Amino acid sequence: MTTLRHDWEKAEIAALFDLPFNDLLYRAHSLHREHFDPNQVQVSTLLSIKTGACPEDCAYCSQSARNKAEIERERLLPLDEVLEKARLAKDNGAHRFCMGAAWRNPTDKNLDKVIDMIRGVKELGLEACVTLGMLTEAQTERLKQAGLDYYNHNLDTSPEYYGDIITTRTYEDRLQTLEHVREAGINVCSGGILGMGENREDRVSLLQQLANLPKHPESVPINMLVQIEGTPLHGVDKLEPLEFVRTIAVARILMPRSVVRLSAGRTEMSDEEQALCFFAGANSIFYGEKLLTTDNPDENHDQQLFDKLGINQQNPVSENALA
Ligand code: SAM
Ligand code: DTB
Ligand code: SF4
Repeated sequence: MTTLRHDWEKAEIAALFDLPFNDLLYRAHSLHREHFDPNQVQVSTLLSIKTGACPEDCAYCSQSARNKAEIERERLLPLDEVLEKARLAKDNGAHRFCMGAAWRNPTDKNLDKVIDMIRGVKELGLEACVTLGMLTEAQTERLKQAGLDYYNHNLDTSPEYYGDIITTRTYEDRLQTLEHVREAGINVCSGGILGMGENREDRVSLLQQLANLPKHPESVPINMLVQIEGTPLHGVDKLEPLEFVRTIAVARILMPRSVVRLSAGRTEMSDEEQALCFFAGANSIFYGEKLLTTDNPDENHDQQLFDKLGINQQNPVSENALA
């Protein structure tokens, strides 16, 4: 029985990153097998329910009003349109429907509308996840009562590098929202983005933050930056693919019972790189042709990849997750 640790030191995590690749993957994969069926991958489908004109200044994001990315702005989508997309996702085999809004935080009026969407998604028999920015305690409680299964709120990067990426809200703000979500009894989905020009110490530090939370997030999305023209991070040096795989492996070792999602950035990854990520301990993906504003691999390609790897589209639930 693996004991879950919340006291990881940076030096210990750095030592895992420094292992020879085969030793690291062997350790990560062995732990992965202890806790999960290695041939099962959870699939979530994403929908942007409110796109663009966001007041935050996240340097990676197409939706920040301060960036110059060409995207189609949209107001909060109507309920029937959202549920139509959720029905389609379900027909395509998704387990979870994740709805994202380009807000700093939701207003109570907007939250009412999102709550109707959550109830509708749940009635279809799908798990519901939303990502709406910062939440108050009272708002988190309302989401819990609506039956929300997961709330996504990423730490994005290390506390040390954070100020280079976002200035309009603090790391502490993010930790606070995560605390509200955890205390309301909603499963936490929290991870970060790699390939933003951070160094390995930052990747160590991000994983340390996630693993040393009072409870490991039930879901840990690891995104590869999708470089978007018109954002400050467009053109930043790309991360070496094997370093991405190493980060997944270390996440698996630090948080052995969490579902680790190979998240954004898959369109630029080869099948071989993705296969290594699954071996290293990733057991969730976003499925469907679009993420929020950018492309995701097409469904046929993903289906073929699953077939080639003998992966079943099953729902491995984190051993920590609340039913
Ligand atoms: N506005 C809300 C917020 O930021 O909390 C929710 C939506 S926001 C788009 C959700 C997450 O998507 C971000 O925290 C970030 O980790 C990820 N993301 C956004 N743009 C990305 C990009 N270009 N590449 C990779 N991940 C990205
Ligand atoms: C997460 O960690 N990644 C997703 C989801 N949570 C909301 C978002 C990825 C966005 C990629 C860029 C885009 O499509 O705009
Ligand atoms: Fe806004 Fe979220 Fe994009 Fe930041 S990541 S600019 S908060 S939509």
